[in-house]
Amino acid sequence: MEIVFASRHESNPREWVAALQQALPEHQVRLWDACQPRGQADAAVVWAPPADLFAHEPQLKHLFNLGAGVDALLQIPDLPADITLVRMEDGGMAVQMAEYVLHYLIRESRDLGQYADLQAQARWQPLEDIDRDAWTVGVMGGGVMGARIAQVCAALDYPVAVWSRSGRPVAGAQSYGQDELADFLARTRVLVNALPLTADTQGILSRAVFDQLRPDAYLINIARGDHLVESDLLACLDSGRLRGAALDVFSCEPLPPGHRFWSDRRIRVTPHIAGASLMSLTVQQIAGKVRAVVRGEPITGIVDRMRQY
Ligand code: NDP
Ligand code: OXD
Repeated sequence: MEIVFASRHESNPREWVAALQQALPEHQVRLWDACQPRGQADAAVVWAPPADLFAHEPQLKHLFNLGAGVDALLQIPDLPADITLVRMEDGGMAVQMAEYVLHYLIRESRDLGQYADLQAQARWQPLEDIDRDAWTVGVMGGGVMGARIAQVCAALDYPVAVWSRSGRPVAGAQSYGQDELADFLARTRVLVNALPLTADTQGILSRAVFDQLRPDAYLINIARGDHLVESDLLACLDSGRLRGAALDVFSCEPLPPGHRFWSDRRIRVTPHIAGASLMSLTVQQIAGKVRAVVRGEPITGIVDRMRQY
């Protein structure tokens, strides 16, 4: 196979090419060069690929995405209908996503932000003991990310609910199917979004959803910025409906200077780092899938274009 690496975001593309070539010595791996396209690549490894990749490489049959989310890929106007899209399944991201959620869950449920404020005033003042039953974590999306987040929160004895399309069981959590959203939200104090961005889920983090959560609820959005209606979040923070939010993803990335989120003390901002795909695990996974394809065996992680994830 001839495999090209094409990413506009990776700072070290040559390292990726070298790692892929080392993992797949029987295949040819090269950095895609818009000035010298060869037009013979069978597969591409991509994250935010250049728009002209598909016009210049008409033989591509497989597109291996370096990330879990394929929303941006599916919006590329020239994306050929017959290319098989393969997404990253975990690649070291799930445990990081779980850590991220746990950090903010513990910070809120154990009043660690308030203790930091008390330290600044040199005040020794124990606050109320934690009531775990009041801190149900509700995870939207029970896939690779959502299931790991649920499992980690449950391991610390937080009650956990998971909402997904199918309502399939997730260990340690109570599962809710698509038509059980209201029951799921009514239990939830810390709402975690781990959904793919699709036509069905865009704008789902809205006032209508926030209004159904338990009082004094907290939002953690680690999926995509376009899931969130930003003005609804600000309104719900102002009204006291939500106590705060941790946001890793934004409609416009990088978050523009001067955006209200930067300076709002109730909001924690991180630059889309909740779960980074790790090079060694990612390369290992892609190499395994390339070999399976060559042997004519089925692979997992193929994107269903109708479902958009
Ligand atoms: P998966 O495809 O494994 O899981 C998606 C889950 O969402 C499934 O449980 C699916 O339900 C559920 N779902 C999809 N559509 C709906 C819907 N309309 N209503 C209810 N549930 C729905 O994806 P991953 O867990 O691997 O990744 C999830 C997302 O996390 C990615 O798409 C990406 O946007 C984001 N992400 C962000 C990162 C970051 O650094 N911030 C890092 C990695 C991922 P069902 O099980 O029934 O199919
Ligand atoms: C992903 C991401 O989708 O990092 O993998 O956002």
